[in-house]
Amino acid sequence: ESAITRPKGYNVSFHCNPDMEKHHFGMTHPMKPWRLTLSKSLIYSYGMSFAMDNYISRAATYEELASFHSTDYLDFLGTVLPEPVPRDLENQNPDLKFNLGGSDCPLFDGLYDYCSLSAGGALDAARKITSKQSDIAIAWGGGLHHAKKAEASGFCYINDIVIAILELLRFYPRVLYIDIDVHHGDGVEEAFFSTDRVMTVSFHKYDPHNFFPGTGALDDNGPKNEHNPGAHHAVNVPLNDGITDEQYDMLFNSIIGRIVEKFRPSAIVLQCGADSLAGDRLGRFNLQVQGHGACVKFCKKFGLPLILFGGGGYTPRNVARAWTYETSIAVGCQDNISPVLPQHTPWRDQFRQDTLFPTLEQILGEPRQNRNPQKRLQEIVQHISEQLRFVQA
Ligand code: V1S
Ligand code: CA
Ligand code: ZN
Repeated sequence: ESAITRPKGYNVSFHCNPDMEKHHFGMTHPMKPWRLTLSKSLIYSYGMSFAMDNYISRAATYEELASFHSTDYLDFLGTVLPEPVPRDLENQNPDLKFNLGGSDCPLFDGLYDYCSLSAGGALDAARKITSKQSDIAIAWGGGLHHAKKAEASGFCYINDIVIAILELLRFYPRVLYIDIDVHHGDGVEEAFFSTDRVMTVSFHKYDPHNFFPGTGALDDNGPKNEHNPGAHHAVNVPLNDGITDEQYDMLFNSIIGRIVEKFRPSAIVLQCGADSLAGDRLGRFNLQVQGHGACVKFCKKFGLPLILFGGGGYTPRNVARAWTYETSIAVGCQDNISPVLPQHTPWRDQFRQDTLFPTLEQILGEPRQNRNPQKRLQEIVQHISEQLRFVQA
């Protein structure tokens, strides 16, 4: 018998669309929309659909996409056709229009549908929150944080997060955006650089010359001129390889705790990019499913309207584990679900081990060296505490 019951007193909605999951970026490309299918099947195997309101998300309209993106860009995105690019020439092409068609942001069949479905799910989630039908809304197909107003970047074409936050701002005075993807949430940060109604916080691996996108230094906190209300409202937490659950938990709790106290958000949007997990194909951290999920637990405790988005995540079995555990936290059944994967889980072989919580040894063999001295982490907390003196709700 399933131990999963509907949470009392609050509603969780789950937004996905199987049509989004069938798209392919290309054989060698790390972004695999199929990871969404794997995640959803594990979530459903645990019986969690019975504890949530489940919606097939719709495609966002052109006008909805244009709430953030330029029409020039959208028109090009809507008409451009996939063109076979000779592999050896693609990185030498100096003038990709809107950064479309290179190896990071390839043109593939159904690209516009893929983008509008991701944004549609994010908007559906935002509207369930603003209509108060949901307390927590989950859209694992969203979270594409690098896309700019008129430019694709880092596997992201449409910034569904910005579009969803713009919708929240129609109803709420202040929104806190938190990004635990291993990459800097540059697109969302830039979109809200000049407003004090959105505070953006990104935790990421920072190495300006060797790690994408190369932005997000500790003292990049928004254009600092006295006429810019958004000054000091961008918080960056630059990290090095190998950070552990324990260190991340300490940082996340002290930084987010202080920010919530000072900024007093009316809603929280948490981008849960799963490439910050140990063993990710592109990531460099040593986070486990428990440490990643602890961020969701911490955010949920504030009792504010909450949206959970996906994002990066390039080792599908770990992505599925993390987003399943995080769905269980949203629903409140995390202490009742079995740490052993359900016997009837589809694609069970994909998971290698039958546990929801593999050890670092199981994931990596040898853990990645931790290059985050405690002293540096304290300096980061100190800098952010000083930055927050300039912030008022
Ligand atoms: N790291 C990394 C990486 N790997 C690739 C890549 C690899 C194989 C391919 F067939 C195509 C692309 N690109 C990158 C990064 C972009 C990372 C984007 C992360 C997205 C997110 O998780 O934050 C949110 C969904 N791009 C680069 O590092 C740029 C290059 C500079 C180096 C790699 N080459 C392939 C492109 C140019
Ligand atoms: Ca991040
Ligand atoms: Zn990422």
